[in-house]
Amino acid sequence: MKVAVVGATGMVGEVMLKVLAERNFPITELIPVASEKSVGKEIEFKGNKYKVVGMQTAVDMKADIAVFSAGGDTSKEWAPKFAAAGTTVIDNSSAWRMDPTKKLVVPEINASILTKDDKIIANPNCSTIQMVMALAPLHKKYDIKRIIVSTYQSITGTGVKAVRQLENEYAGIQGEMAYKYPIHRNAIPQCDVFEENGYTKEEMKLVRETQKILEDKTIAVTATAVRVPVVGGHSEAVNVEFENDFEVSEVRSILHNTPGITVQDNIDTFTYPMPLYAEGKNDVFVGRIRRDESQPNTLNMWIVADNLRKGAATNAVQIAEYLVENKLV
Ligand code: 2RA
Repeated sequence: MKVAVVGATGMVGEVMLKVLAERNFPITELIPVASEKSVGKEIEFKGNKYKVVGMQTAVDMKADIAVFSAGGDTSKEWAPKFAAAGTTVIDNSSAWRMDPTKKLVVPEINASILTKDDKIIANPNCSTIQMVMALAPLHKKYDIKRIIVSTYQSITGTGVKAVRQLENEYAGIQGEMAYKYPIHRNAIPQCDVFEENGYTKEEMKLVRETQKILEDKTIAVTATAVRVPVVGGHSEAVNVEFENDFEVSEVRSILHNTPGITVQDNIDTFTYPMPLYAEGKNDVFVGRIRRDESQPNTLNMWIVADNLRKGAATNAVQIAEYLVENKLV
């Protein structure tokens, strides 16, 4: 497979390359792509050196698959050009996610909707992926009525500038700000910009993308997305009301038997998911599984995942794996 990694020099792009190598994705030719300022830079992949190329050069090289993590504007402009050249694009930005003609895919949940005709495929938002990974099997069994989610999101979701801001603040240095406020010793209840309804884009992604992936607009979702000074991954406190009742032991067993999910749930041994543990791993970790005693048919869970891996790069690579395995590229 000839594979282009668009945004190869960015935070997610670097993880994308790592995951492609770790999973031994069948690459015959790698095309690292970035903005003009990075053209000519060398990157290393599986012991070989590759020169970064610009967008048009990459289009002309007619890759089989292009995995994008280069922001919405770049995706909007260039994904159609790659697709027109015959390349299948897997895009990690929000540009195509809510486009009714584009598929929004978490392979363990809905890869089967993919066909050869899908030339631009959307990777969901990191906080959506980890939540639906845990909720999809439970929705199938108990039929979700309503989800209330609060997220505690890693600064790596914002990018290198945010990581630098935290490092500077920790060292007592006044540097460039990724956020309106200090993030060290703080929690900022704003991820991305506010929409008309007073919710942030990040919160509305959790609402809209969850309904699209689970193919059920009747599922009520409300979210609060918070940025915290953490680097290993996103954490989410999820309260989910079902149409039908459940046994907590059965919920634990369903999750335990779901590919891509690791249940870490034993309060006697203080076992529960944490970003410190999830960092660098591809699974979604679920714990603190307990009945919400304040209302019937309702469950509380704590969900943690490395937002750069299953939240972005790994999910995209798994989509690519599905395409290859099912001869859709
Ligand atoms: C964030 N999910 O965490 C968004 C974009 N990666 O900021």
